[in-house]
Amino acid sequence: MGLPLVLLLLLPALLPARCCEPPEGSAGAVRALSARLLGLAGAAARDPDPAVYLALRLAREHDPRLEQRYLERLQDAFQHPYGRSLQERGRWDAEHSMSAAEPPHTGRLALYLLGLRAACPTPSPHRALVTWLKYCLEEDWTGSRRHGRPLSNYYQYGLGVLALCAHHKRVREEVIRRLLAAQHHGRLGHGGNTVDTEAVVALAFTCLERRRLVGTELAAELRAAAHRASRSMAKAQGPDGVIGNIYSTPWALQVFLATGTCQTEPAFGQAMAALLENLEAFGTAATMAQVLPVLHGRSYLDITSMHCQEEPDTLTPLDMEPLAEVPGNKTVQLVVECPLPWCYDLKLYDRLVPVPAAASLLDVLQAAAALDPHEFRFHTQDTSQGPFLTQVLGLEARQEKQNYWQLLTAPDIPLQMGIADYRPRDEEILILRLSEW
Ligand code: B12
Repeated sequence: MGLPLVLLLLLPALLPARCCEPPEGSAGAVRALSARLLGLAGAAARDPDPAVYLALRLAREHDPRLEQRYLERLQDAFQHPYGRSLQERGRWDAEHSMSAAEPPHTGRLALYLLGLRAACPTPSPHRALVTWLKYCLEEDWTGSRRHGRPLSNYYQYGLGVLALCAHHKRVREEVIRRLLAAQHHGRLGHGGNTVDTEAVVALAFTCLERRRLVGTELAAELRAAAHRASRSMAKAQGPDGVIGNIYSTPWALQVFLATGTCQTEPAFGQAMAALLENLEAFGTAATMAQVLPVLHGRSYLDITSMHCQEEPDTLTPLDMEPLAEVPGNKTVQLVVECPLPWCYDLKLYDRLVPVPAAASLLDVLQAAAALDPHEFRFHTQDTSQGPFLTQVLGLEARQEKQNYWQLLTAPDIPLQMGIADYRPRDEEILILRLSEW
């Protein structure tokens, strides 16, 4: 006798995610990428990043000693500021001159808590950490009531809900409803590409529904919302298999994996093939950490069901190959624009900058500053994604005003990489434009 119809319909959701792994032939390339991330994680000079730890934990092969050392470094970095009560934290902020105007650290704290959940054995998180994350979400929620958006951003707000869910902690229904409404009204975007954020939010919805942290009515709404997100991602797929851009494609794949649609959705295989064809695009620790989980057939939801005993201790770190030397020079045209109403002029700077052929955009900015020390100045802020451009010609992009220095190549194409990673071509025109997101 055949399977009853209802079971057949449920089958995709019941099958383990393993069926949705990339093809066998790609195993070597995926393993090499995992080993390279491990190599970067072993470099003590870099600040530990919880997203890197998550990627190491979600891989199919491991180096338990290196992972343990990395976890200890993360614990050192996070327990100090967050492992204390709210009152103590207030004093700590004052002593370390943390500004009250700074947005809540929802995303970093969420990733750290997700990392703790993925550790084997799972250390019981300091209660203060969970309280802190709840507090950050409340701050974000209050911000979204006042400004129509969270103080951090929806990506981080989604990560916050996901992390609490992974620790089986409830979130106020209003907090979840705010996310549902934002998704419904298409308000999740940050300056263009919304796939990453929609995906994180869909993962949070799926977690809440699966782990039965909400009532049946809300659970049905969340399931429907996650499926809508998965459908709209499949529809957004380009002919090259990419969904959004190459860096958001892994997030779409996480949604297909988490919702079980990876087995029925043709977009899954095409997007996976696009990733495998473009693995060289994932050259920084942050981008490797975001792509590796799906290359191992896993999503962030899998951290709630880790099998600690079955982890093969077979991965060894691999050093990154040094960038190939490119002889000669190139000239890049650097343009600074401010189209915002309060700027005195649209074009604030425009000049040709000669640099060595292998120069990055950051090198171009440094060369311009050396050529025109009085005219061209810029500032960056270190983030887990690399140096983030915050100030140009004395004009500061303000988070609270939703301004940022957008990077574009002429005529009007936003770059998909930051200043440290983008290597302009000879005679390319690069625009730094103060924009709103
Ligand atoms: C929200 C967001 C933004 C917001 C950040 C402001 C804010 N307060 O929220 C805005 C719109 C300003 C932004 C700008 C850019 N972004 Co953005 N952003 C994101 C997003 C959706 C979430 C980041 C986040 O909150 N992470 C969680 C927290 C815990 O991590 P964090 O490191 O502390 O987060 C901070 C930094 O990531 C920083 N940041 C955000 N984007 C970028 C990009 C780069 C290259 C750097 C160095 C830093 C940086 O802002 C975050 C908040 O303070 C990610 C999606 C993703 N998959 O990661 C893309 C993402 C990181 N951004 C990306 C890009 C390309 C950019 C831009 C270069 C786009 C452009 N052409 O101008 C610019 C950066 C330009 C600059 N000035 O240096 C890419 C990076 C890909 C890569 N190769 O590394 C991502 C992955 C999106 C994508 N799929 O393409 N971004």
